[in-house]
Amino acid sequence: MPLEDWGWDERWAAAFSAAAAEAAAAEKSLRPARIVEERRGLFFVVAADGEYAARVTGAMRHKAGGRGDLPAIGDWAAVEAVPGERATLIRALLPRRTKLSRQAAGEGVVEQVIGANLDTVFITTALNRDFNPRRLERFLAVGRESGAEPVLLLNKLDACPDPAQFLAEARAIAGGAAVAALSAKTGTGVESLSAWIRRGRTVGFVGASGVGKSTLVNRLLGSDVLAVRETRARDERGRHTTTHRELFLLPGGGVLLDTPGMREMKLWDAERGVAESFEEIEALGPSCRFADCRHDTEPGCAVKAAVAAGSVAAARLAAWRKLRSELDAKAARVSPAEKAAEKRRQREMNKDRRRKPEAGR
Ligand SMILES: Nc1nc2c(ncn2[C@@H]2O[C@H](COP(=O)(O)OP(=O)(O)OP(=O)(O)O)[C@@H](O)[C@H]2O)c(=O)[nH]1
Ligand SMILES: [Mg+2]
Ligand SMILES: [Zn+2]
Repeated sequence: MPLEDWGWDERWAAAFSAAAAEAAAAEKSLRPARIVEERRGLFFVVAADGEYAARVTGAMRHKAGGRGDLPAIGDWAAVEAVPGERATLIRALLPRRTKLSRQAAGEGVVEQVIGANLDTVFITTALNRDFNPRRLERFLAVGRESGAEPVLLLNKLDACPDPAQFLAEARAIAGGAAVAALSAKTGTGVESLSAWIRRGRTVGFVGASGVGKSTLVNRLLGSDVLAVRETRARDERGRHTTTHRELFLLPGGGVLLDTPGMREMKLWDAERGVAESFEEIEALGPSCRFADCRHDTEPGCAVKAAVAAGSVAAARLAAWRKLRSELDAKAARVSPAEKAAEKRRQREMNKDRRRKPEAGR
């Protein structure tokens, strides 16, 4: 199976050459591979000649500045075969083009990469009580920050007697993001996803548990689900809800990432993502009396004036404030060294992003 099916291209080849050259001093024979499954620190990669279990070397673990530097699903890596073993060592990661991150649930300020090198993030919700504009705003901010294109998917259309109100609410907060209503169960509207799914492109499904992410993936895999399983040297997926991350290759082209439902989407770095998601508020900022106005208790606040005049929704301002204060709280807890390292990584990624050709849908 050619690596191009998994998204390999000339730019990845150039990045791989650079990484391999750096490691060549140790005369290792490195090969490119993509991380296609991740469960509890255990990885599976796909290389040109098939799938391998993979593990991170001690050296890589040692060099990592944080959990975000360790392999994540979707990463491209330089791997080294282990003689006599159907396993490989992950020696280096190729610089990520996009990175969907959140702050890991639980204590401490730890980054969790939900998916690397995604082209599209399908923010999935259901047209029922799960539908929550505030949660969608949060996912949109994180999706925009990732560098991938965020798209809002409103699933379970078949079970929704009146989708119009939901659609209007979704569009009101979507900014430039596309909104699609569909049913994974009946297939209605699923064909609209083909605008984003095609050979070499990677799309990820994120959202709360039970919204139908896995059902959508199954629907897209269609009658080939079993064949896909057969060609995979990994264990069977149970019928339980998703507990691990895995990439699926679509027979017609495209790579899908299914993720476990997320109860919490705590922001990691999302300055840009939040700013882009609340354009109506950001645009008014310069008109406030104070340059660092939090649009809270400050006098001469243009945003609060706009809320009073009805041109900015009060709920939007409240949501913006909540996300902003979360970012500030996180920044206060991160050490200067960590901050500098993250800035460097961000710069590299942005450089790479600028080189990226237009998505061209
Ligand atoms: N009526 C209806 N039910 C759906 C639809 N899509 C999924 N479901 C049902 O919703 C339930 C949850 O679906 P899953 O696909 O497991 O949801 P998930 O988002 O993958 O959940 P996690 O893996 O826990 O994150 C199942 O009972 C599905 O049959 C839909 O379009 N319409
Ligand atoms: Mg699932
Ligand atoms: Zn203000």
